Amino acid sequence: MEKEIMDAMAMKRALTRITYEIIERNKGVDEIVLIGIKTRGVYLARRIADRLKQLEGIDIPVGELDIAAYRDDIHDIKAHERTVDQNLIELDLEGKKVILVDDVLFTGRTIRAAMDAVMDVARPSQIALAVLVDRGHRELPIRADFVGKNIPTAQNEKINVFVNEIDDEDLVSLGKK
Ligand code: 3GP
Ligand code: 5GP
Ligand code: MG
Repeated sequence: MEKEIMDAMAMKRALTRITYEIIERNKGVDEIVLIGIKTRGVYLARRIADRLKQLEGIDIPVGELDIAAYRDDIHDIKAHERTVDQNLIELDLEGKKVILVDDVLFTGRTIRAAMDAVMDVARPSQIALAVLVDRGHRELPIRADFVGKNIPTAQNEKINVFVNEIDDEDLVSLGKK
């Protein structure tokens, strides 16, 4: 049983609102760099950048991050064995306002890992977090600065996020794991 949570229009509105909030909270968009967390966070980050371009006429750099090597519970990769992501180095994050973008925020472990990955290559002036869905169940003191929709979930539920770019539709639904 899948329950529809957001249709294409709701996703579009949420991303537009997040974009306005980013502009407002930063008093413009100078020095902002978006980093999408693979896989779907990357497409959401690109959409926010597109909207920023439309609204402010500014090109915001968009990077991508695969945090698998930095997760504490998926891979047992030691710090010295990690390879630093080349696209992160090329983004030149020193002193920038980094906004991490992910589709779903759950335990917060991915975001902790993403902050580690960023701090390994540079020292941004700040790091913020934008997510399409916050489903609760945090296991770390992490919260999102920009949230598309808060969806209370049970542990055994799963949020399905589909994006046009790779799933041929825009949809967020709630199902069982
Ligand atoms: P994404 O590309 O939408 O981010 O981890 C592989 C995919 O499975 C990712 O898709 C991730 O978001 C998704 N996923 C769904 N539920 C979970 C979960 O509970 N834990 C993890 N690690 N990934 C999940
Ligand atoms: P975390 O638990 O670290 O917050 O989330 C781990 C990764 O899995 C993140 O990329 C997050 O977006 C994804 N994730 C966690 N729960 C869900 C979920 O219910 N649905 C989807 N689509 N992704 C999830
Ligand atoms: Mg994700």
